Parts: sequence; C-alpha cells; structure tokens
Amino acid sequence: MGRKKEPLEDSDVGLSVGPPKRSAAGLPSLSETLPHAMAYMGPSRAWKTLKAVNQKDGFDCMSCAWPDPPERKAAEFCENGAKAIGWEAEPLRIPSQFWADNTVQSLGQRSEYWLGQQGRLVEPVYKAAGSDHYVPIGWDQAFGIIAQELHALDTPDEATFYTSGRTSNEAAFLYQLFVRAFGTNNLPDCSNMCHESTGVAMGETIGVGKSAITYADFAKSDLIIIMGQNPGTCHPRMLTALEEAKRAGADIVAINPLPEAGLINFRNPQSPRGLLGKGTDLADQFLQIRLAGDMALLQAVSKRVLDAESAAPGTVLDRTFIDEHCQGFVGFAAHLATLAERDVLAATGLASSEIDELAQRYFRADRVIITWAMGITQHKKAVATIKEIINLLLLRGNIGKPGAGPSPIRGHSNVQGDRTMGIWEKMPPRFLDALQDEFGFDPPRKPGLDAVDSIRGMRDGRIKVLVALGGNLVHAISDTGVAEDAVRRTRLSVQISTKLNRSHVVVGEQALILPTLGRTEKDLQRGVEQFVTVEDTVCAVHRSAGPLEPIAKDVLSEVAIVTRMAQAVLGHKVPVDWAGLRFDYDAIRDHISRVVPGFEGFNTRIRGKDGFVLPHGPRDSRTFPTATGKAMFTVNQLETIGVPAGRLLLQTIRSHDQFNTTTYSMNDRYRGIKKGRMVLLVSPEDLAGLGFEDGGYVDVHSEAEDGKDRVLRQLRLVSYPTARGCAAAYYPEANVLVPLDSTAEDSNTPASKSVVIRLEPADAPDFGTPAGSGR
Ligand SMILES: Nc1nc2c(c(=O)[nH]1)N[C@H]1C(S)=C(S)[C@@H](COP(=O)(O)OP(=O)(O)OC[C@H]3O[C@@H](n4cnc5c(=O)[nH]c(N)nc54)[C@H](O)[C@@H]3O)O[C@H]1N2
Ligand SMILES: Nc1nc2c(c(=O)[nH]1)N[C@H]1C(S)=C(S)[C@@H](COP(=O)(O)OP(=O)(O)OC[C@H]3O[C@@H](n4cnc5c(=O)[nH]c(N)nc54)[C@H](O)[C@@H]3O)O[C@H]1N2
Ligand SMILES: [Mo]
Repeated sequence: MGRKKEPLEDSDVGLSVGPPKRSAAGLPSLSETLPHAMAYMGPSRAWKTLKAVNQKDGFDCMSCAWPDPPERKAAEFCENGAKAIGWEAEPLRIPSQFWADNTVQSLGQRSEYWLGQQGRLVEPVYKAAGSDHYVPIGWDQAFGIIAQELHALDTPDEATFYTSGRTSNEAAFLYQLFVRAFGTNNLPDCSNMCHESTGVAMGETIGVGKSAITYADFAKSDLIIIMGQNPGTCHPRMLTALEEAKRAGADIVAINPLPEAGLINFRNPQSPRGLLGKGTDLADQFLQIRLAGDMALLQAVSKRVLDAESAAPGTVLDRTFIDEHCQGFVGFAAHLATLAERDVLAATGLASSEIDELAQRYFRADRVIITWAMGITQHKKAVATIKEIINLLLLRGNIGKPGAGPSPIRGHSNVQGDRTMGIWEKMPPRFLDALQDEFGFDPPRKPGLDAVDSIRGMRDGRIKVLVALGGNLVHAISDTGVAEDAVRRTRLSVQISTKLNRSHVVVGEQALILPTLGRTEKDLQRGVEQFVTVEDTVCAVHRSAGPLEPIAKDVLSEVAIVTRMAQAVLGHKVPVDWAGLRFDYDAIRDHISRVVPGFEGFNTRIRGKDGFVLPHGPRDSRTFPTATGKAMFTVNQLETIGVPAGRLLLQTIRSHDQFNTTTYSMNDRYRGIKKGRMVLLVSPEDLAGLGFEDGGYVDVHSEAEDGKDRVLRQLRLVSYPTARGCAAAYYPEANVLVPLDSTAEDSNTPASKSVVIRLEPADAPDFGTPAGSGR
C-alpha cells in the first residue's frame, strides 16, 4: 500500500526560522488537523477514526493523559491527537521484502522520522546472533526464543521488562503478573523518566502520587498556576479547560523560561471567538523563570505568605487545616525564615516585585490549583521542588476542597494506569500480598531496577535480556551513546511495537520485533470484540475500543502477546489460566477487581456511562495515607545549579510535531521553526555575551561531573526569547548530552532539563548528500 506524499525530507536542509507565535490552537490548528489526518489515512478512514476519539463508546486518544470533559463535543480531539492517530492508523505496512532490503546496520543510519514513516509492523521478525538482517518468523518460534533465553539466565534478575505508557490496564496487569511470576521486579517504565519525581514527592507528603483534583475543579478554581508545562503542544485540550476556568473568574499564572504560545493566548477552534482569531489571553501573569529556579521561587512565595500572616495574624494561613491535618509546620516555617532573597533572585532571574505579585495572587485566592509537568520533574532537585509545591498549597488548605489541589499532568495516555496496575519496580508489600492471595504464588519481594538502573545493568553485563512492551527506551533514556552500547551487550532484546523506531535497530546479539495492535483497532478474540481500559491524569478510568479493522491478520493484541509469552516461558509454573484470560478481557478485569484497590465491581462500573473515578484520600476526605497519617510539611535545603561563566543551562524539549521520540514532521510551528530540528534556542543577550550570532552554527558540549566530553554537533543558533542563561534543544536528539548519572535526587529521573553546556563555533552542515533521505 502506498501513500501520496512528498518525498521524505528528514535532514535540516530546508530549515527556516521565523518569529514565535503568541497564541495556540486557534484556526491555524483546525486547518492543520484535518489535512494531516487525511494525508495519512484518506478521508473516509480519517472520518471513521476521528469521530470515535475520546467518545464514550470510542477509543481513548493516545496522545496524552488529559481527561475528557463530562460533556463531549463532536470533535473531542486536538491537532496533536489527530497527528498521533494518523501516524498509527495510516494503512501502510512494512512489507516482508523490507527486511531483506535493509540491514540492521543501515537502518541504524536512518533518522527516527524516517523509521516512523515506513508503516506498521505486521509480522514478527527475528535477528539471529551474528546476522545483520531481521527475517520474518512465526509467533510460536518467537515465543520459543524468548523462553529459551529467559530460561538460560542464572537468575530472573538478569532480565528487565520495560513498559511505555500506552499499554492498556489489562495488558499491563498481565505483564507485571507474568514478570513477577517469572521471578523479578525489574519493571522499569517511561514514568521513571517522566513523573517519577512527582510520585516520590507526593507519596511522602500527602500519601498519594496522583493529581488531587477532578476535571470539574478547574472551573471552580480562583487561581491556576501552571509550572514547567507546555499545554499548547503537549496537552492542547487543557487550554479549553483553562479558558472555561478563566470565564468563570480564575486567574492564571504561567511559570516557564519560554513564553510558550498556548500559555499566553488561546484561540479556541470550537468557539466563535476563537474562530474570529481573537482568542482569550490566558496568563494574567507570566514569570519567565530560569531553569531549575522553581524551588527557590516556591520557597520565596511561601515565605511571603508566612510574613503576611505574621503581619496580620489569623488572616492568611488556614490554621484549622494545618492543626487538624498537617505535621511539620513549625520546622518548615522556621526553615523558611532563613531564606535569603538574594539567593532567590539569583536562582530565578526574577525581580522581587514579580514574586510579590504572585504571592499576593496566592493569598487573595481561596481555591488554588498548581499543575506541572516535565519542566519540574526533570531536574536534580525535582523531588524537593514538588515538595515545595505541596508546602505552599498546605499553608492555605488548598487540597481536599473544590477548585483546589496539586495536579501533576501526566504524559502518556495510560502511564498512570500502568502504575496502578503494578508496573513499578518497587510496588508496596500490600500489592504483592494481594497478588499472592489472588494467584497463589509468592511474588519476589526485592525491589527491581528502574530505567536508568536497567541501562547500567546492561552496560555492566548484569542484564542479559531486555523485553519492552512499547516505547523506545534506547532513544528516550539519557546518554544515548552509553545506552546504545548497553543494549548492544544484551543477548536478546525484544520490542513489542506498532511502528519502527531506534530501539528496533540498536539491539542485542539477538533481537525480536513483535507487532501489536494499536488503540485505533478492533481487538477481536475468537470473534468477540474486546475493549480495554485506561486511567487519565485525574484518576478517571474508562473504556477504549478502536473502530478500525486490524492492520493485518497476523498482528496480535498486547494481551495476546503477553499471555502467549507467559505460557511459553512459564508453562504451568503458576496457576494462571493465561489462555482463558486472552479470550475474555472481563476475566482479567475480575482479577484486577480483587487485587487493585478502587476497582471493586470493575466490570459493572466500567460499563456505566462515564466509567468511574478512583478513590483518592486527600482529594475526597482530607485523609492522608502517609507514614504519620497527616499531610507533611517538609524542610528542603535550597540548592542551585552553579553554571560557570561562559556556560549555559540546557533544557531538552518537545516540538509541536513530535510525540516523545516519534517525529510527525520536522516543524515546530508555534516556535517559528520549520523543516529542521537541529537548533539551539538562546536569548539574544546571551548570544551577544558569548560572541555568537543568530543563525550561526555551534557544537554543543555538555560539561558533566564525570569529565567525559559529550557533544552534539552543528546546531543552528536561534535567537529566542528564553530566560537569560538558559538554552533549549529538542529531545531525543539532545539526549546524547545528558549524562546517565545525572538524575534527580530520590527519584533517579534523568535531569534532562538542566544540562550545563559550552558552545564551540562550528561550520554549517554540508547538505550535499541529504542524510537519510529517500526511501
Ligand atoms: N504533542 C505532544 N504531546 C505530548 C508529548 C509529546 O511529545 N508531544 N509527550 C507526552 C508526555 S510523555 C509528556 S511527559 C508530556 C510532557 O509535557 P511537557 O512537560 O509540557 O513537555 P516538554 O516539552 O518537556 O516541556 C516542558 C516545559 O517546561 C518548561 N520548563 C523546562 N524547565 C523548566 C524549569 O526549570 N522551570 C519551569 N518553570 N519550566 C521549565 C519548558 O520551557 C517547557 O515549556 O506531554 C505529553 N503529550
Ligand atoms: N532528553 C529528554 N529525554 C526524555 C524526555 C525529555 O523531556 N527530555 N522525556 C521523557 C518522558 S516524559 C518520557 S514519557 C519518555 C518516553 O519514552 P517511551 O515511552 O519509551 O517513548 P515513545 O517515544 O513514547 O515510544 C514510542 C514508540 O512506542 C511504540 N508504540 C506506539 N503505540 C504503541 C502501542 O499502542 N503499543 C505498543 N506496544 N507500542 C506502541 C511505537 O513503536 C513508537 O515508536 O522519554 C523520556 N525522555
Ligand atoms: Mo512522559
């Protein structure tokens, strides 16, 4: 099957840079949406698919974890959702001949964009040891190879089992069951690189690592503070919720080193005002903070709140809430008394008056929501920073009441559900006990390896088999050079995927690719249509069932792959009816209902109109399941990153036309960048100060504590209104610069938004022979 399209241009040969946009998601995005989906799928397939997205009887959009509103619109998707759907649902298949025509090595020279454009994976393929080719093989043979290699290990801990966050609850539950029955807790996931810092900080302070609000709370809030998040690109439908909140009277504050289009102004394609191009000015205040300055800012705001209370006792703090529900207030207040404003200004790059204004907004508001994403979680002090978010909210009882609460905004559409289902290298004993009661085997108790530690394990030869349920580990994790060498040392790497990516071409001695169905497709088991379930960022669980015929008859669902793999590897080792579960997803849900708290009556409740919202003690009843039974104020020592003179702090970000490691196109429209990704955004003042010019080329060296020189060559400098001292480049390309050992304290999440870099002048790239173009 072919596709009428321009030849693939995946080099930066046509790179052009224009001014960044002020507003997001208005008319330009509607006109972008439909052609994009249609170019991939054709009009009738596009229509069939798009009309089912996020509808109650349709499928869950796989582009992000943003929740669905109670009342769905006819078109309940955004531009980027349409891209994700088009990318998956395009009826283009990788033919068998492809594997004969291309060596693994030659595919390794291709860009991520090129790999993703080759079409859907439709048959299992195997690369034998010593061979440089994949060859098609049968499913039974594939599972046989996995069983053989897993049985050959000295201990089950020599294998690691990665999961990316698109996996359904049902597949995730069975996968962790299989892995634990096999005998290890090595269950790293994309969350380790994403919101792990959130889980750690919220777990310790309020006892639940998930958003403490519901969708309806946005419209009830007086103040919404958005930190380290780019909703215009990464959660576009959030802008609708923000617009509604704004109409209902909320103030919005954006804290970001970049003036991201969606934070400043929103043109709603579904309202007349948006169509006229006026839009809503979203942010009432924009604080252009330096990278990693948030911890200092939050402490400074809390200090101002405490000072205001001292000046007018009994008027600012929510004393009743603090006395009844919290612990640690006195120590926290005493610690903040020592905070030096000078340190705050240096860390944040802000003026005292800006912080005063934010503090005023905070204590004028009765109901405050703080949202955040990767701009907060991917720093060395991320966990401490999120604890400061909680401190600030606790001061005025901003949790467990309408319109208020901490709300991490999750990325992958079911990353939160996967965790709930047990995809975590250190699930608590009560979960393991429940597994044991339900299935009658003793799951391993020793904590397993997370994503960074799994790479270390492969690098050091301790991990010999890598199995990945989705994702693109080798390109998503930090320190690309180290990660690639590590994976190449394994005896077997297995990828269960919809489409080709770098993790299929940088592989172990032996490698398997197992093709799976995506969200857009019908999942038929013995002729009966099954549905799966997902959990969004505000803990709502609902059904998902795709409308399209499967891409090819040989492609299996994730549930089918996991259960067949389990049968091949475990035989009758544990008393689980894998085959029965494969043909009846209700039976999987019955197990879940007995193992996972909050899922009682799963099969009945999921068939209700809206699914159901999981219980959440802090949100529902101000019950805090922490070690002390109280919400915890914490004392966190302020530490700022010392950036030596002549250096910059680099963050790695997503463009508008990518989903994590998947590139939909080479454009980043809102930031004014077209047909290229190898750019470095730097403020005009820093460019001048460092003696470089807009449009010039540089080699970017990262200056890590280990002294190793990591370099990304020939980036084009773009003069951009980012905070002083800060720079930005696209992920995953810039992952070569992030040292594996540079991680957040306590969560081990790669600190991919604070990399100290040095720029060296470079020549412009030679596009004489377009790199990786043509097909
Ligand atoms: N279209 C699209 N949608 C996506 C994704 C995608 O790749 N493409 N990915 C999905 C996933 S898995 C995730 S986790 C989310 C990611 O969603 P985001 O976290 O919004 O994505 P990033 O591009 O990493 O953007 C981080 C934002 O934080 C800001 N920032 C960086 N460092 C700091 C800091 O120190 N302080 C503050 N205050 N701000 C900072 C950056 O300028 C940027 O605006 O999106 C999900 N949705
Ligand atoms: N430098 C830097 N690194 C980062 C980040 C950053 O901001 N900066 N962000 C981090 C974050 S937040 C995350 S979440 C990770 C993402 O890490 P991953 O989740 O590992 O990466 P993705 O790019 O989302 O994975 C995409 C692949 O998933 C497969 N896939 C797609 N749909 C399905 C499906 O339905 N089933 C299956 N089985 N496979 C499917 C396709 O083969 C596709 O190529 O990256 C992290 N890495
Ligand atoms: Mo993520």
